[in-house]
Amino acid sequence: LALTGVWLALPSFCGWPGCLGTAALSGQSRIALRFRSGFGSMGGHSNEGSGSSGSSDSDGNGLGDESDAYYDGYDGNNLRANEGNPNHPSFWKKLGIDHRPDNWKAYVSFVDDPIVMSDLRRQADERPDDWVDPATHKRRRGLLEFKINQAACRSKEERKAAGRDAVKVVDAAKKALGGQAMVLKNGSQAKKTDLNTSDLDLKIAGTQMTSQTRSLLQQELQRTFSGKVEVTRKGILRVQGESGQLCIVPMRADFYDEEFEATIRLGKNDFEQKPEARKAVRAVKVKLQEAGVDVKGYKVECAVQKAEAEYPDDDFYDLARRAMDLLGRERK
Ligand SMILES: *[C@@H]1O[C@H](CO)[C@@H](O)[C@H](O)[C@H]1NC(C)=O
Ligand SMILES: CC(=O)N[C@H]1CO[C@H](CO)[C@@H](O)[C@@H]1O
Repeated sequence: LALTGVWLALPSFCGWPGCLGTAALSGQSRIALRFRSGFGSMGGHSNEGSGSSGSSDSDGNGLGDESDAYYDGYDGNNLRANEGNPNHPSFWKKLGIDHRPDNWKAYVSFVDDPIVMSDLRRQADERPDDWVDPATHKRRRGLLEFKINQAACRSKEERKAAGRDAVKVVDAAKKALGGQAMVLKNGSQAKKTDLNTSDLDLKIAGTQMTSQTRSLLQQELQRTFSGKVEVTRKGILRVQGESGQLCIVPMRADFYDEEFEATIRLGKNDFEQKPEARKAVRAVKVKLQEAGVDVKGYKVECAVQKAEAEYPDDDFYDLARRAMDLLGRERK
C-alpha cells in the first residue's frame, strides 16, 4: 500500500469545520436530549431498581440489559419483592436511602437503628445523582469496553477493501496531480478513535490544490469510482468507496476558507498518548450510534478533549459520560 508519511490524525473531514469549541457544538439540542437520557443507564440510576426497571432500555441503548441478572433473579417489576431484598436498591429506598450502601450487607442488621440509618441517609444524599456503586460501575465499564472493541473491529475483508480504495486514490492523485502529490492517511482511523462505520480520511500533501486541479482529480477518481464522487461545501472530495465513505482532503488549497485551512494545518494527534480519551471517543460514538444519532466525529473528539483537560485522571468511562454531558449542555 503506497501510503506514505507518519500517520497522524485529525477527526473525520467530510464537512468538517474543525474543533471550534462551543460554537461548533450548537444547534442540535433535540439530539442532545435524546442521548442524555440514553446515557443515564451508562452511569445513571435507572438501573438501580426503584421499581422503574426497564426504563433505561426504552432508550434503546442496551446498557441496561444486565440489571435484572445482577439482582439475582429478583423480578425487576416486582417492587414488593425488591423492597424485601436488601441486595436491591428498592429496599434502601424504602428506608429513605437513595442509593444502596456500598457495604450494604454490614448494614442489614441495623435497619432498625435510627442513628445508623440517618447516617446512611446523609451519605446517600451527598452523592451525586448519577452515583453508582463500584461493582456496578465496573460491570458497566466492562460491558461498554466489550462493545467498543466490537464496534471498532473491522474484518480482514473490510480492511482489504479500504486498502484497495486507498490504492485507487493514490493512483488517481498521481495521475491528476503529478508525482509530487502524496496521499496520507489521516483522521479517526489513523487516530484510533474510529468505529468500523467511520469514514476513511485521506489527505493530499505535496501540492497546492486549485479548483482546476481538483477537477482533474475528480475526473480521475470518476474513472474508478464512477458516479460516486462529489465536492463538498468546504471544497473537499467525497467518494463512495468499496469500503465506505472516503474523504479526500488537500492539505493546502486556494479554495479553502481561512478557518478551515487553519484547522487542517493544525493537525496533530491529541490522542496519541491518551488511550483512555481515545477509548472515550469510541465509547461516545458507540452510544450515539446505538441511539441512532448522527454527530460529527470531531464534535465528539472536542467534547472528550475538553472533559479530559478538566479531569485528566478519569478513566474512559467517566470521560465518556462527561463528554456526553458536555455535548448535551452545549447544544442548548
Ligand atoms: C462492526 O461493528 C458492529 C457493531 O457496531 C459489530 O456488530 C460488527 O461485528 C463489527 N464488524 C466486524 C467486522 O467486526
Ligand atoms: C491534520 C493532519 O492532517 N494531520 C496529519 C496528517 O498526516 C500528515 C503526514 O503524516 C501530517 O503531517 C499531518 O499533520
